[in-house]
Amino acid sequence: MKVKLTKRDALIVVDMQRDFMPQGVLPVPDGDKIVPRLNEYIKLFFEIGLPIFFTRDWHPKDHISFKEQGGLWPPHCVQDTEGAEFHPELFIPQDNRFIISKGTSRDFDAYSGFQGTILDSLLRERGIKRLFVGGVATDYCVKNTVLGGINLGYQVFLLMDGIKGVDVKPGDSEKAIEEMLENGAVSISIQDIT
Ligand code: VGL
Ligand code: ZN
Repeated sequence: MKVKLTKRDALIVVDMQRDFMPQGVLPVPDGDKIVPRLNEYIKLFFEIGLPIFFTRDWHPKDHISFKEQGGLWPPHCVQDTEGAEFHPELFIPQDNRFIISKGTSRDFDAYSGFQGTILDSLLRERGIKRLFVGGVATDYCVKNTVLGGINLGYQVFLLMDGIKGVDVKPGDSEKAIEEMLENGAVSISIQDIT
């Protein structure tokens, strides 16, 4: 499917942080392999003046999602630690881009970039109607951000060549992709953008 970018479009890059990369504490296999492709998308959007939103998991050190607190995960993406930094090769433009921190308070977790953030209002303010979503993890934060965007009324394009999943259970990412598509997400790759 071919898509022509318009001024109502925005790019959302989900959680491309060190802790989610293969060397990190909560690794997404091959999570780093999508950096070059994401950089292509970022440059494409940046060069035509479209806004780019980088979400990040940004937890306090005693966050509810951590095992010591009874949660599912090892401590990860703790605020102001190296693990919470973006992948060093991810291209983050100097302007017209926004960092969206989520999961920032101890007692709430957020798999969606919309949960407890100002992402929706920033998009609305700019008249954005269509979202192009890539990043990690397909089966957690990408899925929830895509479904969150659809529920808020955006048309959402899933960047098939710019996502990677964790697959805690084998097949989780495939299932997540099916669920996003069933709910109205449209799958595209870089060659579909004209
Ligand atoms: C994520 C597990 C815990 C994600 C965040 O970004 O997909 N996964 N926190
Ligand atoms: Zn987290």
